[in-house]
Amino acid sequence: MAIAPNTQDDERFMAAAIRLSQRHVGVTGSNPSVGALIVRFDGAGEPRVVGRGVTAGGGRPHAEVVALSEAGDAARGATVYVTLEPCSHHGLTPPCASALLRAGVRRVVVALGDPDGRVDGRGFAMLRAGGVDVVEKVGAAHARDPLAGFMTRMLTGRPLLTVKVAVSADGGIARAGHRPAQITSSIANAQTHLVRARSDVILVGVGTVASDDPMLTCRLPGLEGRSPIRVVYDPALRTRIDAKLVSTAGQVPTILAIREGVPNERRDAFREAGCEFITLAEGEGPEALLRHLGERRVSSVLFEAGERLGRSVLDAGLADRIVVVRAPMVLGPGRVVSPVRDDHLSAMRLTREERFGCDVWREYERI
Ligand code: AOF
Ligand code: ZN
Repeated sequence: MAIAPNTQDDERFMAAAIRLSQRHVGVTGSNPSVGALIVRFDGAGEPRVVGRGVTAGGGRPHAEVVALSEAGDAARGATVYVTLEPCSHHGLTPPCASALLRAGVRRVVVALGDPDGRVDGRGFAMLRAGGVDVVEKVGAAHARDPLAGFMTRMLTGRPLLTVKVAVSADGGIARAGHRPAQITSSIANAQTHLVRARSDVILVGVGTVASDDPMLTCRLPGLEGRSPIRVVYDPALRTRIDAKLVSTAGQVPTILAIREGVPNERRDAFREAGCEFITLAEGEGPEALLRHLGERRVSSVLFEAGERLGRSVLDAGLADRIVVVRAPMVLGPGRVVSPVRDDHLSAMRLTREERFGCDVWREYERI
């Protein structure tokens, strides 16, 4: 006789599904990285995991389909743990809710509803109409983090924006005259690269390109292919044609956000190098850029903030998350002061505090 799972089992297996969903954050395109686990509760023995899935790179197949294909016939009568409501719409493949019904699962436990207008409760309804026992809101608080970008875009039309700064003991981000300095140590830098790998877009202002000539790629061993799309906020198109970002635009997608009115001839050389453009109308600023990125179905943006754009983004209240990495080094007189002020952080709550070597990594989230 099948033993019904209890609440503790549900929370434990949902936690495992959430860990699976963390794996593909940043590589599923416009699709959220969802986790799914299929578990059999047979007889008196330990429950048995028969299928595991995470939304595939590029967004297809969906997590449930991956898990079902591993489980095969073992899915019949099983319980499915999935971090997001199974879809009900016909995309490139039939809906996950139908696939679950066809496989004959008995119970589906879900963390969060899917706000996508094509789903929005219809996945639950399809499953219930097919006689499946559906349980909602299990592990919802923990499931949110890997889905946060997608959720923000669905609810606001713009991507989740994380603003990150590395700050010296004397509150600076660069030396006098905007001369760049290595502020944080290699362990904290590796963390930054991990956040890059988990973001759809990495954003900087043209000032940062001018002073640092950065690559903005993810260079963690094993994750080199996970560099996000690079976006430069550069209304007047001041980026130099010989900047590293431009010369590598053929390998890593690179978008310059410029103001309309920049002459076409000026754009041509950048276009030939492989850069794309987002054109902002007169009067449009960073907020409009985020909206444009949302329209392109970008769900998460990591903004490695410099002084000017940093301040304007933070003062406009656009940050959903702020990461401050504080290092013991001193930049001295004339340093460029961090754009993150206490009053920006007072509207947020501290969600993570961790030491990496001598550096302290703090994450804040909008309340
Ligand atoms: C699921 N399981 O693993 C994911 C889902 O463009 P499509 O057809 O792939 O559909 C994308 C939508 O599907 C996306 O906006 C979101 O609502 C849902 N994502 N659903 O059942 C999954 N990633
Ligand atoms: Zn689906």
